Amino acid sequence: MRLFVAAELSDELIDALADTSALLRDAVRGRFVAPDLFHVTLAFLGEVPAAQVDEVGMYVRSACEEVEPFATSLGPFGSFGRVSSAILWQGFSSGRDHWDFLAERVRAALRDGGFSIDEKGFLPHVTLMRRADLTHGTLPMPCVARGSVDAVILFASDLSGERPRYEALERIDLL
Ligand code: 2AM
Repeated sequence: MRLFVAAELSDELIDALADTSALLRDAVRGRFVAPDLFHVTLAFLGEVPAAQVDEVGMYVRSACEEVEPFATSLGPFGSFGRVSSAILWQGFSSGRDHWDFLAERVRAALRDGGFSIDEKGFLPHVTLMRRADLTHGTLPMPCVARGSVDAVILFASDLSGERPRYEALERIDLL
């Protein structure tokens, strides 16, 4: 199964991200991520044998025992890749230490468990668009909000259909 670990965002954050996405629809061409799929990836595992999924969940649970819920604020846009076919995302302007701590605990636990993860440096962001054409026009001001991160989810992603399907295999409350 193709697995990744993500942070769940509170409704205040999801609503503001959906508002940003709606503004982008008038300004940028590309593929939009549906608001019900908005998340922050903490660790990307890729293919893991189904027999090891429970073990992954165990390591993520143990990492989350060391982390409390935290507040964070949405911030400016950023992008990865080519300007004509970019990944366009919205980042965070506060809570960065908490984000880094959470991602590092999850990543360290998975590494200790012998799982290999994508080792690109962690940059907390929510992908809003893929294949975004940023060559023309100007971006709107992103909508910002303050909200909380209260839970971490182990997702299986299925890319076989027209749009990605993410199935929550396990949801872990931060306490
Ligand atoms: P994103 O976090 O920039 O949106 C499922 O594919 C999720 O894992 C997506 O949110 C995706 O990008 C993230 N991800 C992180 N590293 C990845 C990688 N090497 N390959 C695919 N997706 C990755």
